Amino acid sequence: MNKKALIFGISGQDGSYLAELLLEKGYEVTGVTRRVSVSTTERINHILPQITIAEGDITDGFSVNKLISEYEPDEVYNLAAQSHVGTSFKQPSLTWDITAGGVLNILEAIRYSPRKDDIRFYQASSSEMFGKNYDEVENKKYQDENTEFIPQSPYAIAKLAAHHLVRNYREGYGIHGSCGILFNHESERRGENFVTRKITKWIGEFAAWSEGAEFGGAAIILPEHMDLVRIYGRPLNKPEFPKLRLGNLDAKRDWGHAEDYVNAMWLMLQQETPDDYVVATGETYSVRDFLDIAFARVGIDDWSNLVVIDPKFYRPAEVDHLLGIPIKAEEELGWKRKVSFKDLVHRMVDSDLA
Ligand code: NAP
Ligand code: G4F
Repeated sequence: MNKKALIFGISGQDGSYLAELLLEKGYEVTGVTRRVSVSTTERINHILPQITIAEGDITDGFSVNKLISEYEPDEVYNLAAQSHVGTSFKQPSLTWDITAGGVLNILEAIRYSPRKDDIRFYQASSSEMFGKNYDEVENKKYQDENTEFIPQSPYAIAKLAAHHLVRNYREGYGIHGSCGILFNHESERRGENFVTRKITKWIGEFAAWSEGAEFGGAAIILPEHMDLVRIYGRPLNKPEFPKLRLGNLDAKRDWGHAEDYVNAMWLMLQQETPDDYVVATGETYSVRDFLDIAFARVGIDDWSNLVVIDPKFYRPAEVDHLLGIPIKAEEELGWKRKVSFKDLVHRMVDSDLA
């Protein structure tokens, strides 16, 4: 009989890749989506005929209970969250209810399920939980499973509460729950308000607007306060384009491709013993580095006059440096990332150009 998977957060970036992976492996996949006024299935429309969509919201314990008893999953993946760190400073209470409280609802549903011992649970923990902390060897700053958590945002604090809840239910009630401490992972399907996609989407739109113009010196840069780009040769009726507005360009992240990371989620649930794993590339780059590679892909070597620093995008507390060491995942799960940082950026730019 085919294994059954229940995915909370199937409409998100990771949910869509995970659903594809599980279908390839022959699973019966049910995905939970919440009722909203517009469709949120854009990332999964292409697989809709092969999956079941169920309505639910992880903040509603009754609906979570019902889903777990009705669909009788072998594996439950919780990818649902208010996942934007910046937004968590603006909507901390909502973030807490979804990102921490929602996980408690799922754990309780599993704990009281008659099938408790047959269910394996994956929780999407985050490298944001490390916050401003890192270990250091020979001037290399890094994080791994032994690094202490000092979270820096309501999002990260909610994720850390959920992380400890999973450990607590694992130790206290014997639930087969594993947490993937995943470092940043992006893709062509990344939400448009995360920095990587915001950059590549802007480049795609800018390239379409300026089609036919020569880059590399051809852009006339207006004074900073005008925040517009003007290009020689553009028709006078549409001569300007808004600059790309960003916050902190010095933050460093360990960026991988989501396609590689969903494989690690699945591998965790294939282990006899549940555990927590760091999933990362072992390399770190700044937002500035991302900009360099992304703009170079369209032939622009100097992007400094196309980007405006807007304090609106600074966070009250920042995470400056993330670099994960995935040795445990590589050795125990046999996981290995395939997509390099440069290929990730190129794939995202190419997709937005297309
Ligand atoms: P995402 O694209 O923002 O997707 C989040 C998903 O959660 C969406 O499907 C969203 O549904 C759903 N959701 C939000 N609130 C919900 C609620 N109350 N009830 C049910 N579903 C709800 O995030 P992602 O990048 O795929 O990340 C997946 C998970 O991994 C998240 O938990 C995130 O915090 C965590 N994570 C991500 C990264 C990363 O770099 N991507 C790294 C570490 C951890 P709607 O479509 O209705 O909004
Ligand atoms: O793309 P970001 O918003 O991702 P962030 O904050 O690292 O969080 C992502 O990764 C986490 C894993 O570490 C996940 F848990 C979380 O769910 C999410 O997927 O910001 C990356 C960096 C930050 O330092 C931010 O301050 O980019 C900086 N940044 C600079 N300008 C910006 C912008 N971030 C955003 N979103 N928008 C900007 O304009």
